[in-house]
Amino acid sequence: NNAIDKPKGYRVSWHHNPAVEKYHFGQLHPMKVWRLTLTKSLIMGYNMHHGMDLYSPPALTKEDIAAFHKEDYVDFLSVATPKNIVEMYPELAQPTGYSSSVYGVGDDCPIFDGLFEYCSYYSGASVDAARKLISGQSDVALNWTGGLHHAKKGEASGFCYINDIVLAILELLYHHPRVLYIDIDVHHGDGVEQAFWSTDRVFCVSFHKYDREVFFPGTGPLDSTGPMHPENPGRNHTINVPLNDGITDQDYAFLFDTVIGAVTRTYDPSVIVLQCGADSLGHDRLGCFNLNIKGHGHCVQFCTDYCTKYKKPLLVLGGGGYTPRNVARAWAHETSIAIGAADKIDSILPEDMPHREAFRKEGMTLFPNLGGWKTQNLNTRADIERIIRSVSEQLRYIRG
Ligand code: V1S
Ligand code: CA
Ligand code: ZN
Repeated sequence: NNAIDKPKGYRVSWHHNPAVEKYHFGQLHPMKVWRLTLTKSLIMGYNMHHGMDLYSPPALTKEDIAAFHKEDYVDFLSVATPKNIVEMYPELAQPTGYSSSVYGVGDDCPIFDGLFEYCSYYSGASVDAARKLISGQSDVALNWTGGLHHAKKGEASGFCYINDIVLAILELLYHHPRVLYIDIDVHHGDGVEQAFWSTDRVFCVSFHKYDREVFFPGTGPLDSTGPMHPENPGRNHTINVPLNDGITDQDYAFLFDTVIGAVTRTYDPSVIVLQCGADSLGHDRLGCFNLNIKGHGHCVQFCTDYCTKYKKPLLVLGGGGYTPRNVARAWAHETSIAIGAADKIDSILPEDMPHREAFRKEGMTLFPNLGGWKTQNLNTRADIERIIRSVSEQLRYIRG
């Protein structure tokens, strides 16, 4: 609300191909593509689309995707269907559900009808957004359909098949010397971290729940900061912020501001990419934090303020989020922050929007109380201080 004023000519772009909305991971799968339709309804219900340039970007081709991914993996994704997959790979048909031995395919990453098109659409939107930032046609570019941070070069993982974030960052690297990647999804951004592990041109910061044994993907401890070899340029260019269950808005904002404040001062990025996974909200079906919509949005406000102040472009992406109505609330609120209208929009959900009933559970407000569920805050003062001490020691090794 005390956001810094937007300069004259400030432009926000929204990259969304509606074709992405029609795919299904399956009845029991927690990834509901429908959350994207709900998000769009809320953004348009509030008339926020009038404050942005709208783009419906084309699907990526196999060649575009091969800028990061292995060719045999891209070929596999482009031909696999629910019908032919077991014929091609009989080992996938197991009584316990299918194993992940083939390109990461399994219960987490099922082969569904139109899978490759789905991937090409959400990735196309991220690459298009990156290009609009490079050409200066946009200052802040949004793609709520992207942010799929677990996909690896030759393997699907954690509901992610094609890593649109890596593809967008590769595009940004043609024009930008230093990219800061920030990941506020409740899960560790392992795919992006791995892709840029050995370079100092991308600085990766992920905030996540960390428990090596029980919480997916089990990576991202505090001492994982880049390659160990002293000559490797990627050394110290990764920050992991491992958290316990129940973190609150206040603690999260303090950590975010301290860590990102210090990284921006030391690394001086020329562009920021922010992955806004909404599974870090309270009441998420897979998550375990206590963040409210405004607590989550604080991170977007921090980045838009920083990028506006220093005239740097910002790419904002979606990610996880498994309670669809709260995903839509968060991303609609964050859209209002990007266009500089957060303090102008009504907290009562628009009367005449499609799917309004989907929000009834918490009441017709954009800001229900999502804090204090499941568990109390298990992050102690000492935990938070240890993280901050470690980060500031690490940053002493960076540049000037
Ligand atoms: N947590 C969790 C979870 N739940 C599922 C799941 C549940 C039902 C299904 F029908 C299918 C899958 N999988 C997981 C996690 C993966 C979480 C991915 C998060 C993705 C993101 O938000 O960061 C970005 C979009 N997978 C696991 O925990 C692995 C298993 C170990 C347990 C679950 N089974 C189904 C697979 C193996
Ligand atoms: Ca994260
Ligand atoms: Zn997640």
